[in-house]
Amino acid sequence: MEERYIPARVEDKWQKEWEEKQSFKATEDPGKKKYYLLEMFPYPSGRIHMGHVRNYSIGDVIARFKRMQGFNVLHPMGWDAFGMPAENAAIQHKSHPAKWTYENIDYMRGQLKRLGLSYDWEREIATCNLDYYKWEQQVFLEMYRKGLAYKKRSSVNWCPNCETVLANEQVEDGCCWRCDSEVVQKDLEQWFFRITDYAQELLDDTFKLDGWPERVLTMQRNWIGRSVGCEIDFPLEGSLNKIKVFTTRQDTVFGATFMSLAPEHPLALELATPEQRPQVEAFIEKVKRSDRLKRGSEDQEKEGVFTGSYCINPLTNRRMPIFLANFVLMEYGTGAVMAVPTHDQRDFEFARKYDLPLQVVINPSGETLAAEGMTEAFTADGTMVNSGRFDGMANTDAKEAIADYLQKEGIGKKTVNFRLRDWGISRQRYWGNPIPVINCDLCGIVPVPPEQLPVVLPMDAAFTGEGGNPLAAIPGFVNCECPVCGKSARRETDTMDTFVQSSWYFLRYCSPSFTAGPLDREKVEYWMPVDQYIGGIEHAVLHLLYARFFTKVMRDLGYCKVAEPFANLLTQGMVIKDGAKMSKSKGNVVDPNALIERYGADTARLFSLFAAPPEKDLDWSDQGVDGSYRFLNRVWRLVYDTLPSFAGVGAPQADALSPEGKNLRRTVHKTIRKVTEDVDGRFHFNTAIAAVMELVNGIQAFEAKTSPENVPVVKEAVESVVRLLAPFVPHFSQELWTELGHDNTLEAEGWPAYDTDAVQDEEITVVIQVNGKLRGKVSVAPAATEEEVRTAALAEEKVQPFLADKTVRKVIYVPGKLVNIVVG
Ligand code: ANZ
Ligand code: ZN
Repeated sequence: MEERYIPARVEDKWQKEWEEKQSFKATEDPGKKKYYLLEMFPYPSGRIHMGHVRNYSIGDVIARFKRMQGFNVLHPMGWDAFGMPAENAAIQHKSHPAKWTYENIDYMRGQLKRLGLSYDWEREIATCNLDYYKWEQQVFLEMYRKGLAYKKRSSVNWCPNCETVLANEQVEDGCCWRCDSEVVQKDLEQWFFRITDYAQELLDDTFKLDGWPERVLTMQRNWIGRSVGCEIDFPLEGSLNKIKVFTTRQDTVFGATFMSLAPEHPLALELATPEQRPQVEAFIEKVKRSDRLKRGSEDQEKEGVFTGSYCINPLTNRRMPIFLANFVLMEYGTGAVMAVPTHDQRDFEFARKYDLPLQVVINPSGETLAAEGMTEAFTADGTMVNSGRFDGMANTDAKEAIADYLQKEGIGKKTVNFRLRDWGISRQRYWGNPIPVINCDLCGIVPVPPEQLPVVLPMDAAFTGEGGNPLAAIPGFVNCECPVCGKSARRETDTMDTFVQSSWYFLRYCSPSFTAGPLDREKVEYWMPVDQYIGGIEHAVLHLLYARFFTKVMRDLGYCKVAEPFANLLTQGMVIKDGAKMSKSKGNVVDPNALIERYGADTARLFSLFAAPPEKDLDWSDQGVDGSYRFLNRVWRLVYDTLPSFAGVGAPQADALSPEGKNLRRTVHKTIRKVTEDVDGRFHFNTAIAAVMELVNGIQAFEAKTSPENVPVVKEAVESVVRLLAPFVPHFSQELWTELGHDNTLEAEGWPAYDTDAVQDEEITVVIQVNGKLRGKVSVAPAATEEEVRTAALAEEKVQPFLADKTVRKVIYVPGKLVNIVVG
């Protein structure tokens, strides 16, 4: 054995061995319990960063631990390989996105291998491979046939810098999630996935995902945004037409004193009287230019314009002036709001601004509101007033009663509304999966026929950065024949959002080279669902919701049975340095390569696992890295020093141990118990590692290490350290295990079990009271009987004086804790 720990040598050796032996190849085996572990696959941006190191180290501990426990583990890796940065890089370097992407993948794959991560590399997927994206085209067309994919003209979020459409989820504070440019609105023909058809199921199933963080589930529920309420018709004055509103507060309908429409409402212009028309048109134009996302927010200035027309409140028969208002969104409900200024804050501010009437319909209990004196809307619950037959009811009861009444009278009906919008998947970009349809002037949208699939992304595009989508500039791609009428037609040049690819890659990993379809049902059934998914909290809404949706679609198309893809979710924290998230723009990046170069992969892994629990942010510290490295050196040295005495030594015999030996053995087995509990399902890696460190201290402090009677215990202790460290520092542990004379792998050896006898504390302390007062203590064996404890307590020296000349009337024993002697 080398006296010194040389990480590079050790790591090289085992990485080669694992690669040759295909040690982490996963094969379906119905006789073995499966465990599917997955980390969110990376975008091949060029190099891995510390966030990746952390994410994948966490995953690797679990994968290795589960393998040692005997599970059949699937642990795959791949690349979320389509997307805009590749295109931007191509423009910058005058090269091709494919070249850039595949070079990055090669480099990053090397980096991941260098970390000793236990992936089944045979299952590697790159979503830009034709083998992958062609199946997605097939699924797309099936979705199209079922009406789950459709095209419509709509106002979309447009990033002028990226020259592309963004989904609502990709707009953060009115800016592009990628480049931070201000997002504008644009009208385009767009492809959508009908995720709203799944809104209820997506919501219901969040209540079954008990392996997900509550915070993520809450974010998903809010995003889906289910609201229960009513649609109510308000007749227009002097017309047979009606305005339909959506409200969750039908209890306030008697207080509705005006009407607010979205400026995009189809009746908006029609309702404008000749005198009001110029102002109305100007207002509509103004709102169109403003940011759609800011429009929903609380702090924006509420503005509107009177149309000149009126409608009638169907319950009070009062006239209600009809306004257009900037805070009413056409995409939600019906695009029309019955305004109740007394009980809705936005309506209140609007009414004050435009001097509109107020009518109180709910009083706080025991109080009477006067509309003139109000400084803000009263939005809490209370008692109904000015509401005819509903007066005196609790407003919560009136909600039901009014809904029933409206329904009976044919004025309205109970409805459910979702905030969730359909998923816009069109991107005006080259480097993506082509949407497999043809646009014909005569026939409209025509799906690409099966014999012409897949639509291959052509390689001969020019990347100038100007003029929008490069695909649209390739005549050979665009110009085609309509499969129905044979006339010349145009091929669709929109590509799919990259979130489509990441919505089913975890399914494809189950049968990555299946050639008869997107998924091999049997294999998917064996492996799915993912038992543990790990990734950043930034995907709480976007990716995780889409992936859940797409899995349900695949189920409904008959590709799989599973309804929820991820049984358990772990969201890991960020890597922080000098108080800020590690990022290129902050200039506080630590390059994993440099770290591995200097200390080895095992130290990099150990540090990132030891410095913080997975869910918490990890504060980078050079001393921490150094400390991890020194710890490994100490363990190495410990093995080096003790190894010569171990030859031919067997397992410790419990009844032949010295008291010190017994103590050490207890520490060993307690540590095994603690590490197992900390790692299994709880992922408290930091405390698990700390426990092993303490055990190492205990072994080092053990004086008579090499005296023959103690060697078996010391050997067991040292080997336990090596086995317990295996998931964290796999090369290091396997090397030491081999040096310790074993010719199997640590995985084959299995996870150590603790000895239930060995963890028993030698003695426990029982408190002795006399007539309820503390008088002494006694040490007994944990297994001591009540009789033995009682005898020992009565015989205790310090207790004797309190018993002298007295009669013991009763002895009460609280097992393992207390003896109370009652004397009189
Ligand atoms: C009358 C009312 C009175 C309302 C009251 C609230 C309080 P959630 O819970 O988010 O679903 N609303 C309806 N459609 C809208 C749209 N397109 N743009 C802006 N606001 C809209 O919110 C439902 C409430 O939001 C509805 O109930 C409606 O105002 C408003 F004291 O109707 B309410
Ligand atoms: Zn045609």
